[in-house]
Amino acid sequence: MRSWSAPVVPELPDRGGEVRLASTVGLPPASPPEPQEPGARRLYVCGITPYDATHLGHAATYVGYDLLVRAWLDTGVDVRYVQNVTDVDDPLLDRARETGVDWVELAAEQTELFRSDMTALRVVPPTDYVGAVESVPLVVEAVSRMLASGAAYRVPADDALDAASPGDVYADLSADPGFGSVSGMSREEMLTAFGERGGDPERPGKKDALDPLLWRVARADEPAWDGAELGEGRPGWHIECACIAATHLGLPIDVQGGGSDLLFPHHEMSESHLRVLTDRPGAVRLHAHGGMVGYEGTKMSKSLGNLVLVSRLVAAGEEPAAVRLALLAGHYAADREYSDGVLASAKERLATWRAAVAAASPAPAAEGGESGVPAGPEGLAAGAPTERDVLDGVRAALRDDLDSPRALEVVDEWAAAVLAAAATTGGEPGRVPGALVRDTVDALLGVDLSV
Ligand code: 5CA
Ligand code: ZN
Repeated sequence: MRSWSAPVVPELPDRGGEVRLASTVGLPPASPPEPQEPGARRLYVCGITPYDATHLGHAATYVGYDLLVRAWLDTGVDVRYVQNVTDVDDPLLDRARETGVDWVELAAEQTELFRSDMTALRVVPPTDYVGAVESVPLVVEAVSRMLASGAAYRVPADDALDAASPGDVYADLSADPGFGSVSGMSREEMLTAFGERGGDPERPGKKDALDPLLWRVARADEPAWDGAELGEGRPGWHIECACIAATHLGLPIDVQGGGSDLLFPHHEMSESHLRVLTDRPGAVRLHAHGGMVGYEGTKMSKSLGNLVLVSRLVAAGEEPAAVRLALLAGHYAADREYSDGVLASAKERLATWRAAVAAASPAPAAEGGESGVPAGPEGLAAGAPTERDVLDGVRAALRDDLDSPRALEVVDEWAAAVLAAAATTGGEPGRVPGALVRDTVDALLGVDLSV
């Protein structure tokens, strides 16, 4: 499926260092182990289910991983990045039914809205952007193999459209001794989370309440595709991401991402499917999860309807760069609350940074110097951060578990020093060209200060 257009990422001097990420699986912060392909990194981030896109929780997740992509690019490696679109699943079909729209149209329109929001937020697009619908043949092949090897079984579906249907297919978790290693949850916790997040612990006929759906045979008023020996039907959710990742990214995945609401069951089940299908442990080298963004006291979610949409903020005249800065003010892995105040602070910060870049730029008539040529740090107080300090400081903050709040502080300090210097020279430029700071903020933080 079509991705979105890529922002220009300026080249920076030298190279950034390896990024250490705190794994959600309880390991200390670490660089992902040496990549499978030297010089390349593989990232899979779970994409949207296309309805109610793009709220600030989604945006925070994709902007968070965008920091990783940009930090990796800054080290000089190739980044292979795959993201999916769950363009057929129960919540999407339910929403289409409730609102009387065609589910295909709803998915297409919301995916397009997501693309334009990601473009506005200057998120580097994935190398492969892949839908569930276009991946049905991959899922059919994988589920058929799991059935053949005894890692999956059929459960009769009394309400199947075709009375002769072979039934739905479920994964047999007992075939995977590694199950549970991702979340580390107790069975009790798993059962609760499974029931809350798209699972069906009560479904009669399953061998284990936690066994997840792999293939759902056709029902009345539900879309279905040719499943060969599986019968007409549609893919389960976790196997969708497992197949897309294995095929489009290749294994092992260096980093598997998504919001923390996906830790269980989604990432636990997806990795289990990958283990069973490839017969090897370690399909995912590092799980990192984004924190949940809340609004008015609760997690922002489609089902609760407490949504702040990127497109609505932009339509109301807010600049996407300010929205992005608002998201970067929190650490990607921390649960956080969005409020109008967070956006107001981000707007102020953006204006300050822009004023500092403008003040720092050499005057057009600077002695014989061409515009953009360093003119020396005259006017800055002793000990004030240089532009190179900003580059080094932002790099260091991002290397350390993508610490964007600290990265913003580094730029804040520089901006404050430049503006103070400009004030003491009566508004004259501090004669420190802002180009390196502008490029640093653009390349590593994705915020364009030039407009
Ligand atoms: N299609 C699946 C993943 S395969 C899905 O979870 N879709 S989603 O549209 O519900 O969410 C898209 C991404 O945004 C996921 O990575 C999810 O973890 C993240 N997300 C959803 N709500 C929030 C929130 N309130 N705060 C932060 N991230 C969120
Ligand atoms: Zn997923």
